[in-house]
Amino acid sequence: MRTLWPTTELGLEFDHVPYAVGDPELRSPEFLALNPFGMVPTIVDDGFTLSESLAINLYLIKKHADAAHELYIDGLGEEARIIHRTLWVQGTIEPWVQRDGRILELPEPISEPVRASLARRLDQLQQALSRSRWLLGDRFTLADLNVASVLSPSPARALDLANRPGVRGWLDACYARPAATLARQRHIE
Ligand SMILES: N[C@@H](CCC(=O)N[C@@H](CS)C(=O)NCC(=O)O)C(=O)O
Repeated sequence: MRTLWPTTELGLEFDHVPYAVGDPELRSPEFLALNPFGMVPTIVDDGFTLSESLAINLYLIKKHADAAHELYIDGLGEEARIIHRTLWVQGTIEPWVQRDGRILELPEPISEPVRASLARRLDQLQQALSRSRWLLGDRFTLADLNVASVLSPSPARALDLANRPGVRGWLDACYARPAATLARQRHIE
């Protein structure tokens, strides 16, 4: 979903090869030659291979979003802020939301600090979104897409967003984008 979303925003033509988690194909020599970690998403673009969804998204937007495109990255400063938000969400939130089911199973002494740490990050997001409509200001950017894709609706169900209406409303607005809806349909197919 994380990578289908920007490809859909950009209107790119691509072949999508879906793999289920645990698919033995992900451990085949052919796949490991593309991604030694045996994980999706992995893209092959004109012979250029890349994994890690949020890095793929930056690559795709930089390559295809020209100045007329809404997702165009407007200069070095904006790119740095996008990378900042991307590293922030990858480093602080992703390790836990991806495994929200498992957090619930963690023994209490571990699960409580994890919950507290996640709550702090969500509060930081709430603060940022109380200052502006989107993460970097008044325009939807790749910073929103990358952070929202980590907080995708399914894992976010386990997060407490009721007390953080700014995050809730922003996440809903991100996923209400036509490209996100289309990408979700493709993801489910
Ligand atoms: N940080 C990676 C996470 C990728 C990831 O966790 N992929 C899972 C599917 S959502 C996977 O390929 N699992 C297969 C496996 O671990 O064997 C990214 O954002 O691309």
